[in-house]
Amino acid sequence: MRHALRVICLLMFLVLGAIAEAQPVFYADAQGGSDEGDGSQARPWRTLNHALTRLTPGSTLQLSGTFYERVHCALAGPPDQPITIKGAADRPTVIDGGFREFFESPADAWVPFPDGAPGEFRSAKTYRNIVDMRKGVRWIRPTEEKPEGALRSGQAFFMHGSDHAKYVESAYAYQNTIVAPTHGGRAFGQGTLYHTKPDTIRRVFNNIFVYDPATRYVRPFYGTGVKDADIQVDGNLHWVPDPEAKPPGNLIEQLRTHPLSQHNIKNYPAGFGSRSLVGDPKFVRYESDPAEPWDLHLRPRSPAVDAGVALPDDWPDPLREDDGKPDIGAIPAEGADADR
Ligand SMILES: [Ca+2]
Repeated sequence: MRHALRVICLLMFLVLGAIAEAQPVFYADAQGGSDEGDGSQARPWRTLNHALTRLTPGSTLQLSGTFYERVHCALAGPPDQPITIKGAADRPTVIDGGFREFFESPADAWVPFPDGAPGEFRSAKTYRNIVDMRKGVRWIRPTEEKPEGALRSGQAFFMHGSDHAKYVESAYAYQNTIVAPTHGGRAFGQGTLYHTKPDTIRRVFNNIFVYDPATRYVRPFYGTGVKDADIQVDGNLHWVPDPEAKPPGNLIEQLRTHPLSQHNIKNYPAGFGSRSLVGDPKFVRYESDPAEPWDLHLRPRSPAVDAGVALPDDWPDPLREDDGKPDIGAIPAEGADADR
């Protein structure tokens, strides 16, 4: 009798094993694969983003190698048919959303800053950025109290400082999405406009500024003392996600009539507010909690679609829209792949 029970148990395990085997297993190999392949072990795919479009409930994707991709994942399987993505057992698997050239060929990815100090570099290419400053992003030099230094947020965007960063060079900030905590109400541009050096310029166009956490919209250029700098600012979208924060009806008017706009009216006749927007950019998914996933693609009916200023051709842009109707922010509505 006991023997018979064992046989039955064994049969059950065999049946369960057969069901598990029937679930499809796919493979992606970042270095040796090809998206022309079929995802089999013999002909693995190359990119994770491609593989994700092929997975169905119950399937498993096994990854191998280093994937330099910004991954867009919107998959779901029911509880009894989960989608599994796992690394290969025999070699490390890495998903790196950064730019591979900085890792693989840093000597080419960085170039000396013209007329800069020794050891001062800038990137060889121009990139769109998603800047998330809700956690600390700016490293503060060590002090006696904090010998390890410190990470802080707030006004960390691009430039601000009272020592080495004072009087910063010309700066172009366009087509970025910046999620920033607001400190002291100095939200606009997060320090982009401070410390202008004579004969340098600042251009701030087609960025999405998300002020979070914040309870209100701040005055444009609040905290910016400069009134006679060569600055142009337009086509930006400003949003406070807090539903209690109602945008002031005259915010665009404040931009247009600001002394900085008036000072630059000769070179920017449209005025700063002509293509600026205030309100919800309608991301596919936005969460205030940094631990929650988000999807900063624009929904098709986002007010940011086609709303940006057509920028000069000689401003490098890896995602330039050739129809002259740039979407505001780092990720256009069409083209789910933000990968340059
Ligand atoms: Ca567009």
